[in-house]
Amino acid sequence: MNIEKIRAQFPILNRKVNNKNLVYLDNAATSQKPLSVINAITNCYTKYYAAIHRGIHALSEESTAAYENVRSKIQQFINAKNAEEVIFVRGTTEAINLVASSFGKLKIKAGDEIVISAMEHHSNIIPWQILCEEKAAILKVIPISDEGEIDLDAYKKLFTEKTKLIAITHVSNVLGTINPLEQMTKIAHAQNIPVLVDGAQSIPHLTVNVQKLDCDFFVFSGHKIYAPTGIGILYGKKKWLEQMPPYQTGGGMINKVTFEKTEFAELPRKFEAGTPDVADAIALGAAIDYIEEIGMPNIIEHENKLLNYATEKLQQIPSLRIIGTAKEKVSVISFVLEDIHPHDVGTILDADGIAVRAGHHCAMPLMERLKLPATTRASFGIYNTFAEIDLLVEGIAKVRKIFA
Ligand code: 7TS
Repeated sequence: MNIEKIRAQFPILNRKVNNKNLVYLDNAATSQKPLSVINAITNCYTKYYAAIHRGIHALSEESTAAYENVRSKIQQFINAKNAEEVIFVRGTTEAINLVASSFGKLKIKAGDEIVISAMEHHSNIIPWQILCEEKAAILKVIPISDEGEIDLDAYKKLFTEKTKLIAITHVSNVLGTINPLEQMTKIAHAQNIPVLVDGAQSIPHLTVNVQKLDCDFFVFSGHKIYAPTGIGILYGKKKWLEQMPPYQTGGGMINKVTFEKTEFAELPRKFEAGTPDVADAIALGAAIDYIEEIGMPNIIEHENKLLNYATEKLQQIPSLRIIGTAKEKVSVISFVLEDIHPHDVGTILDADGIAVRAGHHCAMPLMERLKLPATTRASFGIYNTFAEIDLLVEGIAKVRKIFA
């Protein structure tokens, strides 16, 4: 990987923050955008933008073709069997809410159980919690070890004949843990329980193959893989999506409407009510092209090197404790510095242009499990360098000096 060539594609990396070069280490929250993605948006709006699926004019035909081309691109990127199993949504949060609402209507009754894990983001907790409240169903939680790994024995024992769905993150946004999903899905499927995978943090760092994972649903946000905000993907096995009722209703998702009754459109349009986010979907396609041009195996190799280097360097800092020491991790590192609040760490690093996240990372139940109020989190992407990790380490030394 030619890292300078990659960095040159991200104009924002040239800016100064507090008179220092920006060191952007908040990629788990959202990633920066390459020129090809920015240009894809401009190109769409300047050359061929129109409402899709409706018009019979040239612009509408061109926009529709570009939008549907991205659906096929995503199908290939995650190795879905059918293009109509790929639904455009706003992001991970909307996708999970869609499944909770729609699958919930289809399958969840009083006394049923939904299983999540102790390391979920709020987006993969609250929709299920609310569904359980509405249906008098029960939310069960797979425990994790102190290292931040799923307790597989406890997982196997959680199921009963009332368990209707497992909803679990592929990768933890706080700990960086990669969960053994292929294995977990096999265990669930042996008892005919479908599995939803929150792929928000795996899609930027791993090669995702939904047929190999054999998950029933896989959801992710574009903005974490170098695409714009406002666009994301719900993948669902056709056998489920076909049975599930629409989440939202209105324009674009119908075959026939009378005042008495509506006949819904086939997949995928049944789940894409309203005028879609055409330009951002097209820009998501540009982001996928960009990733494939660099090559996912190269990205994984680079990020693993960054993870190992940063882990080694951070471990040498006295009083620093890394939170999340699973064997299988992506390039996300949470840490605490004895007695120094993560918000202070984040603020002092920011003064040197270093962007990290500090807080509960929208995983308050996980923080409670770890008995921590918050952590500081550095998360790396394709454009990060070893030199930036050195700057982070220097920044932390400065924090310790200030608080000494
Ligand atoms: N699931 C996981 C595992 C996430 O990390 C996030 C966002 C979401 C769901 C929600 O994604 P959205 O695009 O719909 O907002 N995680 C983070 C984070 O770690 N810091 O900021 C956002």
